[in-house]
Amino acid sequence: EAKHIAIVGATGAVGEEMLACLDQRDFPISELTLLASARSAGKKITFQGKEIVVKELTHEAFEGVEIALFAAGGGISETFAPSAAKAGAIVIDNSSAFRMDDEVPLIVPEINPEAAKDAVKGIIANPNCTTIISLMALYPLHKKYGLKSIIASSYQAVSGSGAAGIAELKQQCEALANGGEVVSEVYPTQIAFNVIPQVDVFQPDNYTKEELKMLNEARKILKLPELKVTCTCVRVPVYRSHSVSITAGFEKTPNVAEARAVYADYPGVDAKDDPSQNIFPTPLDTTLKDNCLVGRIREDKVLDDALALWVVGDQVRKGAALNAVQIAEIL
Ligand code: 11C
Repeated sequence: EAKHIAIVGATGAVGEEMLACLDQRDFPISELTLLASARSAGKKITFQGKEIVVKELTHEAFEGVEIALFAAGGGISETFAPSAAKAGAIVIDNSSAFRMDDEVPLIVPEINPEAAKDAVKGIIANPNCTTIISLMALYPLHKKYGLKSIIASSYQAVSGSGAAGIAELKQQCEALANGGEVVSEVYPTQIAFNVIPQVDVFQPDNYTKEELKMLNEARKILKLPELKVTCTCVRVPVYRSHSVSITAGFEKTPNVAEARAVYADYPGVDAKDDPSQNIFPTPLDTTLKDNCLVGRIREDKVLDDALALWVVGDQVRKGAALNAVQIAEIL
């Protein structure tokens, strides 16, 4: 049955990608309401041949909306998601605002779609992008071997910071090529020709918020409250697609050939792994693609019963917009 869909943050990077995913997947839509800040209201967006005028986000804007996709940041979600739910919509929220709320399911459709029925507040949360991409690689292995621990380092693209992150990398590359002045506003230091070991803000334990999202969200999604996770999140001068290097420890002894083969049976993730031919996935391989790619699968040399691997995924797509649209499909 076709639904009345609203997108909050329709003019942002994730909002635009949500529109592309709805279109490409032929999501049945009876009406589409596009909402944004007063600054973007009035802008026209063409969707499936029809011009739609973006409206200003207000508490009253959700009348008749059945599914509201929020992609405008945590503050906007905290303020407006309850109004959308009150108006009768199911909210699918891309921000971190409600993810750890016990009454809000946190869903990766390939992993825990059944949690959607527990949306007692009318809100479902979309997990953090690095967490989604990591779990797309780890879930098939967890089913086979029982996941015990994750040691991860991420290589996160600048589009994770939205359009401003892309603009900053571009400005800096051009300035450095042409002898201009490098401007750093989005990141604490120059990102062009550099890497920055800080994503999101530092917490009292010296981890960043992004790193703790991996820990807390992975535990909730996999229903493994004792899962051990340590993570270093790093921003790299890549436009799009996050990469994560992971050592995963298991209950049972894993096998490399078996682990590679396991991805053939799972949707949304493929193995791309043949060291004899120098074959492994890179961020460019998943850019604008739906599936995550896993490579470099090998026995870990430090931990017993552990595999080291490398996963890449388009974080604007599977890490955000696509995952949200897939949740809407479950509904
Ligand atoms: C980044 N992962 O790359 C962030 C963006 O918790 O949804 C998304 C933050 C989140 O900067």
